[in-house]
Amino acid sequence: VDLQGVPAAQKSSWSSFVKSIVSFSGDLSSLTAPPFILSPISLTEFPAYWCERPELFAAIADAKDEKERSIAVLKWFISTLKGQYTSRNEKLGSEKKPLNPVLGELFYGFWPDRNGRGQTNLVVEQVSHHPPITAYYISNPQKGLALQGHSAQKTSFSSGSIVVKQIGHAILTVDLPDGKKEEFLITLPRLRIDGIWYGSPYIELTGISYIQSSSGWLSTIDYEAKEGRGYFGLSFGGKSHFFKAVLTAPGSSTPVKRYEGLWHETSKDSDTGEAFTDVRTPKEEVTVGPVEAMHDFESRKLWQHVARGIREGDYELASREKSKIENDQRQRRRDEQAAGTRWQLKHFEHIESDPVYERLGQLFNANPPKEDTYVFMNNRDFPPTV
Ligand code: CLR
Repeated sequence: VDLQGVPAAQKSSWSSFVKSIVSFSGDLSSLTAPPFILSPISLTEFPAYWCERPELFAAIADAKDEKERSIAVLKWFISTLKGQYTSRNEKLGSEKKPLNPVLGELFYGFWPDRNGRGQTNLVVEQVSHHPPITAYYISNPQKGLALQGHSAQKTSFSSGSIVVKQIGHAILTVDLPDGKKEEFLITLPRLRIDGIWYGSPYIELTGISYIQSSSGWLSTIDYEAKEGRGYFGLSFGGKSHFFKAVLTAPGSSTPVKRYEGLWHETSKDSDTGEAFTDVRTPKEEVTVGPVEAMHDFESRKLWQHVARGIREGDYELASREKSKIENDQRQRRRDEQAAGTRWQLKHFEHIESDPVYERLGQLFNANPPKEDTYVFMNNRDFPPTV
C-alpha cells in the first residue's frame, strides 16, 4: 500500500502500529502511536463540539410546542456532527489520536451571550481513566436548557477499519414556561475509522441513533440509508456523511417529518425540499480562560508542554512531558492505595442506572435497556458574561 499520509521517516513505525491495532480490541488510547498521528488536544475538550452553534441550541427553548421542539433538537443535533466527526481532518489534516485524559482532568468553557441567546456554559471532567470515560454538563440557564452526558468507546478492528462503539448517552432537559420539564434521551452513532492503511484516518458514521422526547416524539437517524433521493430528484446515494432522519408522533410509527442530506454540508425536508440544516458557515469555538489562571488539572494547563512538543514537532519534549504526567498519576494511585482512599470526583456523581434513560429508553426499545450515568453536582461558578 501507498502510505500517502505518512511522513517518510515514520512509514515503518506506522506499519507496525497498524499491525498492533489489527490484533487489538479494547482501549485504543493506551497504544503508542507514531508522532505524526498524535493530536495536541485532549479528549476532555471534545464535549465542546455539542455547542459550537449556540444559537441552534438556544433555539430549542423558543420552539412553540412539543413537535417543534423535537424538530429543533434534531436540527441542533445534526448540526453538531460536522464538528464532532470531521473537524480534526480540517484542522489537523486527518483524524488523529487525542491525548488520553488523566483521572480528574477538567475542561471549562463558555459561549458568550449574543443577541439574547443567553450564555452557554461547559463543564467537563474525566471521571475514569481505565477505561477512559468523560462526563460533561452544558447549560444555558437563561434559556432553561441543560445537556448532561458521558462518553466512552469500545473499539475493534474489522476489514481495515477501526470500529468504534460509543458507550454512554446524553440527556437534554428543557424547562418549559409552565414550570414543567421536557427531557430528550440522545443516543450516539457508531463510528468507522477508514483510511488507516494510508495513514490518513477519517470517520464515517454507521448504524442508527435516536432522540426520544418525554413528550413521546421520536427522531430516528439512519446513517447508512442508501439512495437518498431529495425533493428535486437530487440523489445523495452512496455519498459519504449521508443521513436520513424520520420524526414520529407519540405512539405512532408513521413518519410525520422526513429529512435527508449530508450532515457535514446541508440537508433538506425530504417531502417539501425546504432547507433543514446548513453547517457550511463558520462555527463558534468555545471560550476558555487564560492558561495562567487555570487549575493544574485543567486540560490546556496540564498538557501545555506535551501539546507544544507535538505542535512544534519536538517529540522528545512531548514524550518527556507526557512521562512526567503519567508518573505523577501512578504515584497518586499508589498513595491512594496506601492510604486506603479513592480519588474524589469534583463535579459528577456516578449512579448505576440513569432513571431518565430507563424511562425514555423503553419508548423505543433502547438497547441496552439500562445505562449508568454521571450526574452533575451543580457546583461550578461560571465566568461572567462577556
Ligand atoms: C469522543 C466523543 C465525541 C465524538 C468523538 C469523535 C472522535 C472519536 C472520539 C469521540 C473518541 C476517540 C476516537 C475519536 C476518533 C479517533 C479516536 C475514537 C467518539 C481514537 C481513540 C484514536 C484512534 C487512533 C487512530 C486515529 C490512529 O463526542
